[in-house]
Amino acid sequence: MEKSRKKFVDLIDKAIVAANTMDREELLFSYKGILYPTTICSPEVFRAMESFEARTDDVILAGYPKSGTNWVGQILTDLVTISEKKNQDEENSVNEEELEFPYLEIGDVEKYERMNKLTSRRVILTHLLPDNLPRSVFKNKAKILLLIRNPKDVATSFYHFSNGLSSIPSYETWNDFITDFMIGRMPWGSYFDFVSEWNKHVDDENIMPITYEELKENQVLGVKNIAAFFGISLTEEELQSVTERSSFQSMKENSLKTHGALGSILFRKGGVSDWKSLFNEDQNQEMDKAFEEHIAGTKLGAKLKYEVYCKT
Ligand code: PPS
Repeated sequence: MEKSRKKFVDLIDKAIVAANTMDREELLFSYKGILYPTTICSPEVFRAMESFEARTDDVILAGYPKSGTNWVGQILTDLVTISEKKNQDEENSVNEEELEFPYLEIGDVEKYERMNKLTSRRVILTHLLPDNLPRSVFKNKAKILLLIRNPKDVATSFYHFSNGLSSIPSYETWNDFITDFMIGRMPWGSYFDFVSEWNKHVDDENIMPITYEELKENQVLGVKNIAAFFGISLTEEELQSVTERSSFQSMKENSLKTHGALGSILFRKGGVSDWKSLFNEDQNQEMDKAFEEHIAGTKLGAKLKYEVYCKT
């Protein structure tokens, strides 16, 4: 296993072991009004993160949990590796010591000092709201790929994940879960807040929104657009290999190596519309209403194509 992946897998394994000895109420803590998992986040790390210096050439991916961040993270890492190999010379070596844990807000307090020493370009993932990101991300005009997924599939994925991973609270019933989801009592907060807060930045020139569903419908085109946004040129052959390596099948097959025990929980179905197996009529109506109230009138709301992906 690569050194960087080993650190990632070790951190997850430790979090799982620690969570096994904790009570359900201890699994989440609140910071600035939002819940986070105690075993992988902490107020100290959030405070240390404020000093993080973003760079203009950072490659940032922001997405609410369960929106496909690991998938797009794989695409971005691959694109950056290809581009850096092409530009490699004596002074500009490939970033061997990549981030030990790719999510900005997960790690230890010294993480941000280590990140300062990494050569460019750094691939950084986050589930945070824009206002909770370090100010330097916006000040230094780092490019942000904003990944969104339809709320019904996000909730479905989150429910199965909550019952598979000991680090976050599990639920006896889907009914209990969806009640909490609708009021935003989730790790990283409310889906609706995430989309509406990020919508305020949707016209920034450094931000490109993309949906899970559009990537699923045409992954080659999605990879092409992502590469263009970050100024990375690709040959036809490179485009094909990035697409193949990031297919659900190949990521799932590789997941023991890349994600350890988390792999079999994370790479679940990788599709669209699995929500139909869980939502009842009342829940459909409740979600339709919440979408209408919070998101439907926004640019990101339109991009989600709710009528196509969330109606029976
Ligand atoms: S996490 O834990 O919040 O970081 O999860 P995240 O990676 O954001 O989302 C997990 C869902 O993404 C699916 N996934 C993929 N879909 C398509 N193609 C690829 N390659 C891929 N990789 C991961 C994963 O299966 C989760 O969705 P569900 O619906 O649960 O299967």
